[in-house]
Amino acid sequence: MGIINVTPDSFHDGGLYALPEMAVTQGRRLLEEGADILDVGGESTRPGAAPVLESVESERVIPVVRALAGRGAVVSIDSRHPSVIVAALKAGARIVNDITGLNDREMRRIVRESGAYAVIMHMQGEPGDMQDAPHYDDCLGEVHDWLAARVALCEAEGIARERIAIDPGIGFGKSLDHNLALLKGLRKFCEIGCPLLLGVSRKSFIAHLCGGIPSQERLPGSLAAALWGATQGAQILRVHDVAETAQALRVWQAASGMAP
Ligand code: YH5
Repeated sequence: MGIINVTPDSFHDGGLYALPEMAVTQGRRLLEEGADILDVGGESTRPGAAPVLESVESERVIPVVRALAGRGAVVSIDSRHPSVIVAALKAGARIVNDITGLNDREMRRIVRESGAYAVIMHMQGEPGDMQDAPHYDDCLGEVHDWLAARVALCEAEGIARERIAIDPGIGFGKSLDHNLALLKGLRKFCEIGCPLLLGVSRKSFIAHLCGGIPSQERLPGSLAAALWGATQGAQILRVHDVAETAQALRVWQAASGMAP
């Protein structure tokens, strides 16, 4: 899954892809590099990022979704807002990537009625305050049980389990130790029986392990974390650097005898 940020304040792209045309160009490149899914988002979830109006978010992402879906790409829409999700599905998106884990009943109804696929991600707190003082007694167990319960709720409301991927939400209301506990115990999430998505690309935990390096210098750590995730059962890797990740996966798969 290749990341397309359609945000002027995007931490990594530095606003380079703010314009929808540039985001579409970026998306086409990620497809050529081997992405199977393009994750399009128009709101920064960084702590302290300014909230955007839903109408502004839609203006940013909908033309990008329409153009990329129109070229046959499988597009996921990264948004917390039902109005943006509905517009994106109309424009051809097929996956709802809601970082609030389909917390909103309205969001679950939209997924059920549209027949879209959904990613359920775990987050403690809200983007604005989630990193202030994350606390768990047993991070791995609590995140696992929360995801299992949320999948069960969705199923009870008529969303087929086959349409759901789960995601422990690395960096979303988690300290370094919490993130590491989730990565170390990643295999446990496979018990839930849904495809596992992992988003580690260029995240802060890499800096916390490596002397505070800025996001542009986190590719090696991102590749290591992505390969670790793949060995532990993650089927979908959400990444900025598609070509590099595809190369790393190809070599690892060939060496380990795993089918490509
Ligand atoms: C995710 O894990 N993450 S947006 C801060 C960084 C680097 C990267 C400071 N949306 C996920 O990518 N959706 C985001 O360095 C996501 N899973 C799913 N499903 C945050 C992000 C990032 C934040």
